[in-house]
Amino acid sequence: MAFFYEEPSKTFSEYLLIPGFSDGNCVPEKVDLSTPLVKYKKGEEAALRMNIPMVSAIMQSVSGDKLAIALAKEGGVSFIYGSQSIESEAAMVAKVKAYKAGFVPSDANLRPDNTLGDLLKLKAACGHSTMAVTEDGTLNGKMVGLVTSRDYRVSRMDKATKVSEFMTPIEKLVTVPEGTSLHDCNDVLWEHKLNALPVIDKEGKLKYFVFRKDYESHKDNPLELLDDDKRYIVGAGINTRDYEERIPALLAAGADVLCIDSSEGFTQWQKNVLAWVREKYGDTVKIGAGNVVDGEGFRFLADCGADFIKVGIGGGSICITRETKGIGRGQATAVIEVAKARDEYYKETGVYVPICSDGGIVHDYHMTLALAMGADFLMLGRYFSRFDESPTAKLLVNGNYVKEYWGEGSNRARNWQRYDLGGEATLKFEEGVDSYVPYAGSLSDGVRMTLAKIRSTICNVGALSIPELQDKAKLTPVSATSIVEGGAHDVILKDSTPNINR
Ligand code: MZP
Repeated sequence: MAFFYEEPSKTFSEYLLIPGFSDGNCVPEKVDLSTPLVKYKKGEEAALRMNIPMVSAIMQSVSGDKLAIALAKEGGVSFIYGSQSIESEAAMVAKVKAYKAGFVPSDANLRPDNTLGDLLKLKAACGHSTMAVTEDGTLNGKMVGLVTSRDYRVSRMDKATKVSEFMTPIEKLVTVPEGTSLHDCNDVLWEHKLNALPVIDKEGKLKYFVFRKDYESHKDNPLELLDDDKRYIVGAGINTRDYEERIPALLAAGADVLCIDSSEGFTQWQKNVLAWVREKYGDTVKIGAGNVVDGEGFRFLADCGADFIKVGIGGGSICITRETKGIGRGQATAVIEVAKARDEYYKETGVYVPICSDGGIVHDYHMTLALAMGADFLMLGRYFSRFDESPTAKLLVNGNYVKEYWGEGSNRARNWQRYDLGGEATLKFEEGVDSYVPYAGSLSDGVRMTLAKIRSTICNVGALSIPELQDKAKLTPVSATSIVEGGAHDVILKDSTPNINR
């Protein structure tokens, strides 16, 4: 006979934290949000840690190289999506590793014979007006000039005017040679009152720009997550089909950590991948696995050698797995149970395998609840898809700016490997939807606001770190009517759409 759980499974909105005593030391500035990303033995330090407990979802509409850089600047890790060719995924990883903080490859370039009309089209596509003019129009071509919005007047000039007629030619530009330090570039920016400074190699080819605004933000990233060579840390998603080719390519590109991307991880296929990695690379390659929703699934993947384990089935905002297949579990219950299994495993073996709560985070406070319930870090899809740096289009829909966000199991992504249970290589039915999410500005502003709330709640509990939060947290289930009590109620709102994520 089937096994029946006594209690319904619950999700984050069905719980609240009860404050603990906060002494005078409990102030948000003192809260340490660092957390292990991979397993470690008792008394040792994890080989990879993050400065904030956030990773970005392994999804086409979330984790490209641009978002990976922005998130590493804040102290977290992106997992570049695996539902693309091996070559393009490895190229994205390589781009993150090649990124030199403050030195920006030119993403919008013109040839001197392009017209003002061409420039305006490019400006609409890239969203900024400073553009390099190179001989062949490529990002590393020989630099011949620069255009900014100060060089042309759309209302007075013919759209057929050639860029060469109004650009600032290279002879009149201030440039620096390749190899100039960021610090010295900044001095040049200030001395000459520039906004953008081209870095040029010996052959006159454009290497990077240094922007005044970027230099300032670089100084402002105290939590950025760097490897020993001061490159940003980045992860990459893999699947259980082409891993023997994909993993070597990703490692060669510089991936710091891998994760098997699958809707359900309690499988022989995940065991095969983990065994292959351990046999070929020993413990030098770090790899997460999942997803599971109970202690049994956790123990299976921990015994198979996973470096971290992802928790969550069917809770993602774009996910319809529960409706399609009747499989899944309320995310809070899943995290609570898997966290118990992790702690038991640690007691028994002396190995701490971090767990990641994946999917279903709607409000910022859900993150604090997930951490309090035992998650070591959180994987977020919808949350990151809203920011400038996600790879999708920003659109104006019914007067509001939105970004596109689609599931890996949707017909749009067709990531059949994620839902693969052997057999034919195809997506047989959809488990995800294609959607819009409200546009939310820059990742840095959004993440910093969220972290401020998390730090503040941790102080309310009387803690100063994630382990201390987990130790001291008192969580209460809430009734449906007390959820209503928790929002603004029985008042006439002046703003009809209070945005608690603002
Ligand atoms: P969320 O942060 O948008 O709520 O959830 C993101 C998570 O949903 C991902 O990390 C992944 O585990 C899961 N996901 C991605 N695509 C689908 C789908 O198409 C999905 N069903 O469930």
